[in-house]
Amino acid sequence: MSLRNLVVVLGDQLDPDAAVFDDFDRQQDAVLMMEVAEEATYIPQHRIRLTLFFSAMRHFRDALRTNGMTVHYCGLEDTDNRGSFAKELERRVQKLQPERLKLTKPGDHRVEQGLVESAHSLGRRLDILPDRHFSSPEAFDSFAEGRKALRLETFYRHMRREHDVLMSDGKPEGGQWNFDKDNRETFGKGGLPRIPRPRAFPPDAITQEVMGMVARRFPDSPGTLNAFDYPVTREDARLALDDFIEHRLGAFGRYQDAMASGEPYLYHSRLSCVLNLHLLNPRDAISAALEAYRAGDAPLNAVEGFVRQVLGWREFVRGIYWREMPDYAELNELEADLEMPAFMWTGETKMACVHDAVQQLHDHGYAHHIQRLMVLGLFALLLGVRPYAVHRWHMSMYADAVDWVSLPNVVGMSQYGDGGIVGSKPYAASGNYIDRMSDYCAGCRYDPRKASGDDACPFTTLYWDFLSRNRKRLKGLRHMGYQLANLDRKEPIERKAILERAEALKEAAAATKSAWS
Ligand code: FAD
Ligand code: DLZ
Ligand code: SF4
Repeated sequence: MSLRNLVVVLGDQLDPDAAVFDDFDRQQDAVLMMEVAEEATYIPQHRIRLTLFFSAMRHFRDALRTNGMTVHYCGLEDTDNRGSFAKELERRVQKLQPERLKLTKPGDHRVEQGLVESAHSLGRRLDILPDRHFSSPEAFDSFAEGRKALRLETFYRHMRREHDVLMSDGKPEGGQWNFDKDNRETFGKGGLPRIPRPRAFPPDAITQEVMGMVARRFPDSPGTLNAFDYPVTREDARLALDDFIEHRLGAFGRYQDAMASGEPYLYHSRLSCVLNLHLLNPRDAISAALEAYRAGDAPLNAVEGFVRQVLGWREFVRGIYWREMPDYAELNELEADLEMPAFMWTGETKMACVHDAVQQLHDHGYAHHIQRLMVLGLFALLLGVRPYAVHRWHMSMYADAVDWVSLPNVVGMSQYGDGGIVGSKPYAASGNYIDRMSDYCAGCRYDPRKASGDDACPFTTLYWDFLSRNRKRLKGLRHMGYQLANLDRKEPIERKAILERAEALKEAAAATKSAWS
């Protein structure tokens, strides 16, 4: 019998409830999944990221087959694998002659364009169906219509109302939309409480096989697989969610912005990977948090904080991505032109905060939000690294990095490359911020309060240099006036010393390029 639909399932679309399966007929339709070298090499990628994608894809393939579906699967090491989506699709279409191709909207503009072109050149109809894990780009456009600026807070409130989440008689639950003031605690002098680590999922036989393949095929990739313990199936993704809800959600809000040496996860969920690969539906994550609130197992500030991230930020950056791509990727409002210095890849630096965060990336492919924004991202911003270079680095170093979420977070939120599309001003701060929110500075050779001299904190030096070199661009922005006024209060001799040290830091950083850049 000839093939009716060939359903293409990409590595981050591992959901049997996706719209592409709605009218799937086991007699007439089949699935195509492709492991291709191009996706693993178009930028260098962390071994954990590679293992995660390939292992989760293989588990999903097996689950579909167990469910009676025909899955044509291209293994990365199959001798006839042609190495790219375009070439593999061509090979399969020529062999199977499907009437039609079906695809869930991809998470990467580049991949979508490529598949549209391939289908066109193969003369096949390609139906791209909405991704049910998100509200649609059209819904975001209708929210955005007529607004001068798009702001998370407005969007988030709109989403809360629209989806009736934490609402009570049309008002926000607890009378407030926002519990930010309760959500800025640090661990202080008392030190860290005992925080249960995220549930570990030791590699099974499939994952071990993939780990061997990744080590063999991508020996020069960043990171290590020694501590690989991510969930790679839908069942395990649900267990990871349950583990977060039971053990860490309760204090998620309070310590959302805190950092601690040697502690990668704190009270964070570590759910981004399974959410991004569609092993976990964001609606289920939100429902589980709401249930914990209703049962009295988690306070409102924690649950609201989590909902804000998943229903607010995650949907917001997705909306921005599809609204602004493809031009968005190269935006560079501040004309920053350095590459990522080598120590951001290796962690070989005396800056305790950067060293710790990069070490975590190496070991786990993970850093939590505040490390991303207020340590690693902040350092790149203050130094003046080209935003797209920061995005590429990010895609290489994190297990959860995918184009739609990395670009707006990196180019927009963290580097202000988009000139205010995601956030209203740059997240610029000195080492004092890191000192306030962490224990890093106590163990560092630098002093966060000093801007010049040998022991001056590089963040603090570069913070003043950042303000100084971007003065004209920042002057009109709300909340920047206060920071610029502080710069103006500095004595000329101090300012000169700071700028000289900043130049030396920038020159030294520019002289250290990594092979991965
Ligand atoms: P939690 O702190 O437990 O938060 C819960 C969930 O909320 C996350 O799993 C995530 O799905 C969602 N979320 C939280 N903040 C954001 C946000 N700003 N944008 C989108 N979703 C959010 N997240 C990615 O999934 N992939 C990326 O490539 C990525 N790049 C980032 C780059 C920078 C510079 C910054 C500042 C943030 C980035 N984020 C990215 C967002 C966020 O930092 C991570 O989702 C989060 O740290 C993942 O850890 P977690 O699952 O423990 O999150
Ligand atoms: C990240 C990744 C990798 C490493 N490999 C594959 C692959 O072999 N096949 C695949 O379908 N997807 C892979 N991905 C994810 C893609 O790069 C890309 O992010 C998604 O396909 C976009 O929806
Ligand atoms: Fe980081 Fe500066 Fe603190 Fe050292 S002193 S840990 S470099 S912020």
